[in-house]
Amino acid sequence: MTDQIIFVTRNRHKVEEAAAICAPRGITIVQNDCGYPELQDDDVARVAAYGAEHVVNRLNCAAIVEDTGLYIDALNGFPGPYAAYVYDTIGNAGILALMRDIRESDSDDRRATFRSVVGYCEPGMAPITFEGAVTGRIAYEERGEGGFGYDPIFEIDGVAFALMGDDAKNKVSHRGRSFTKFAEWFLKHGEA
Ligand code: ITT
Repeated sequence: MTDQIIFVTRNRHKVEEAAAICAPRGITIVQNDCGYPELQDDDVARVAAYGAEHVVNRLNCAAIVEDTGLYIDALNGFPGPYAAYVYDTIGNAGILALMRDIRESDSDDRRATFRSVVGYCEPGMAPITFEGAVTGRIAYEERGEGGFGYDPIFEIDGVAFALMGDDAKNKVSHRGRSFTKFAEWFLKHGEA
């Protein structure tokens, strides 16, 4: 069986990671880069739900969006849902500069969590969300050429996402988890 779903995103890395989760389950991801307004909200789940509803009204067919937030403990959760804006403005170097004096000592000072929420919607239906999260640490320097965005500074057990390759990253990542939940639900939904 092959099912198809439209993924509205301008980020091709997200599409590649989502496809690696969905393709083995018989789900084809089709990228649409028409964009959507991003709600300014503290909760990425509300951003994803709002975005999914918006694109379905526009495209008049089932579609998904995915929103990611990065929550750094020592910065009281900054940049959170504003991760894209912060990446585009101060970038990884700016985050490392903000964290310069924060050392791992007796506490989990450099701890950070990625949250990914997939928002699914279809005509006549309220949006549904699927969430995945992973907690790691902000490294002291950028490492690795792979991945995208914050991958060179986000590490798990001392290994940056940018050094892992897509398969290893997907096994532990926020997006790997949110898309696995989505794919399992979507297959059952298709049978109903
Ligand atoms: P769309 O909104 O078009 O899907 P985007 O890249 O703007 O693409 P987000 O708003 O969800 O997506 O992303 C927030 C920021 O976090 C953005 O700068 C991304 O590059 C970054 N980001 C998202 N997922 C990431 C991941 O798995 N690893 C590292 N950085 C990530």
